[in-house]
Amino acid sequence: MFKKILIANRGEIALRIIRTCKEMGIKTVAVYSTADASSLHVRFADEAVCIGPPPSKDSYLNMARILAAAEVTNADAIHPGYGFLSENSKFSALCRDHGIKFIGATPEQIDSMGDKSNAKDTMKKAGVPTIPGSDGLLDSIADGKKIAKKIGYPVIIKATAGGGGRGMRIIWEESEMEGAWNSAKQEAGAAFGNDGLYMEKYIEEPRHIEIQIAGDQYGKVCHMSERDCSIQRRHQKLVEETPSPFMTPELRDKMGTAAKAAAEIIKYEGVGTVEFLVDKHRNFYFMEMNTRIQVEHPVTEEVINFDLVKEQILIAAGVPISGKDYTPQKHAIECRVNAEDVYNNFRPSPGKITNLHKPGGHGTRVDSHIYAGYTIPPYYDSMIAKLIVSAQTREEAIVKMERALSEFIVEGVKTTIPLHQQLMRNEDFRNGNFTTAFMNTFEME
Ligand code: MV4
Repeated sequence: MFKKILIANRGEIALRIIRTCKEMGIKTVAVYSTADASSLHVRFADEAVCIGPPPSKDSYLNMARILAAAEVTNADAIHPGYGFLSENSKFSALCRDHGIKFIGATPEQIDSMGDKSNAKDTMKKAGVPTIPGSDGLLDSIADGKKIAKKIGYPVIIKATAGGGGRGMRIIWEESEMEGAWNSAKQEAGAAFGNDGLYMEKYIEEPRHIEIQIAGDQYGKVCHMSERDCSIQRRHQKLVEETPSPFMTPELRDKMGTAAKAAAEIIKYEGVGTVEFLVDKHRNFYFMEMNTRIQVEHPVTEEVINFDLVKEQILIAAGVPISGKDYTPQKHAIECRVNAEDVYNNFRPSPGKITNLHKPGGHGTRVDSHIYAGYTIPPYYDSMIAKLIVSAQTREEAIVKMERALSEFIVEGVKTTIPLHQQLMRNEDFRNGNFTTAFMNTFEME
């Protein structure tokens, strides 16, 4: 087992990883920017190394400084958390070259899923359902028009280097093709340095349902059921839950089997997520695979009674998994609490937390790095806490979430707590009647 793990991240996920390391008897090294000197991950790690000034590119994205910190502290592994370097194949390769275990995917696995058109091809070969569309990249506007005519409008063009919605355009009729093509190509080139585009049939008002998987170094894989992440705004998830209110045992079995086939074909090692779009007829299609621990992993942990970060560390250390699949034994919901002004177009609201009360009680979990007197820096993500509740049924979980939200007091900055309170009271949400389009029409009272 590893003796010392360096955590190449900040905020709640850095703290989350430190907690599991402590329980496993593994020493920890925090790295931090000067903006995070008074952060809890720095306080609670065994050692801490300052790696630079506030901008991410000079600190949490600076590979040389992070590797130097690992070398001087004698860390034998690096946990990248989510975001930052967690899906950077170059960093994964650099760790390998330096004899430091990267607790995440290999460079080959990251690259095979990073190019979306290529990933889709691989999934087709594995027998995972994919959305009808172009065979690989489009080579011209005329090519796009020809394929769209064949599969039928509406269609969507996507950047092969994309993800998270950038470089994507929906096209309802042929006259829109040229404009959409030109703007998507330009946006993708500027954002990713790769302007390759591919085309799919546009699925209207789908659900976003993802399957948690794990694979060990010996080729064994298992799935840990789904998370429903349909409640999103501008590709930012707000609420996640498991089980999905749209799920059936048959669909779970089919999606679980497909997700395992996806993991197997790339010989996936570690914990990962296979994202699917699910249409109203319960047809499901591969969308993307994430080769990292995800923000919303705690809902899965709560319903299968499992520590996914511990699982990541065990797998990286070469411990075999049992290989059995898991089904939810409870219902769990997560609300992401962001320091944002929901009445002002979700404008970030950094600053000092003057007073704080975090909720507690049975079935209530708060994953957060904030404390009374903490100053939220303006340089990073605005998420300040994840409130996770679990109960026997979805109805009870919603009641518990309302109770927990009512106890959550954050003064000094604006937060998304009022949004979550209104969401929990929304009739369509309560009935499980929602798709990824839900937030387009949701209005604050
Ligand atoms: C789609 C789609 C409909 N049809 N693809 C958005 C993020 C990117 N990873 C893929 N996305 C979508 N791809 C086809 N063929 C609709 C979306 C989409 C979406 C997907 C999941 C969650 C929220 C979303 C919001 C808008 C669009």
